[in-house]
Amino acid sequence: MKVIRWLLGRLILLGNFVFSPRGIKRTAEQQQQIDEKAAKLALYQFEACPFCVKVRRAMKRQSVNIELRDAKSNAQHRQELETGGGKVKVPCLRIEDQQGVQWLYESSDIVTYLEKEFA
Ligand SMILES: N[C@@H](CCC(=O)N[C@@H](CS)C(=O)NCC(=O)O)C(=O)O
Repeated sequence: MKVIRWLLGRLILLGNFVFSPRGIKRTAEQQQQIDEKAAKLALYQFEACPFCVKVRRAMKRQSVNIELRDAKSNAQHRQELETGGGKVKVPCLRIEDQQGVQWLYESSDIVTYLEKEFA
């Protein structure tokens, strides 16, 4: 079972690599603004999780550079996710703003958030 899951993960990563989406092009100033905004975000994820791949593809389409935090093999990131978000489920987007810190779960909700904020 573990081997099948591992193989499926590699297939997903390969498909993602081969059919990688194109990012939107911005001027250097526009991209800098986006990068500054994105610096307040962090994506807790597993590399080969299909839902995480879906979010990373949305980031690529929007040309948004969000710090990726591995919640599978990095014990500190896993702990942060569990303590801050309440559960170890990925993907989860950590959003820091004037109101404080929000933890957004569910890949579809994260993609909608990215499209709203960065499209
Ligand atoms: N409906 C969720 C599914 C996320 C999901 O099932 N993630 C898996 C990894 S692929 C996970 O975190 N599993 C750990 C758990 O559920 O405890 C989404 O679209 O984000």
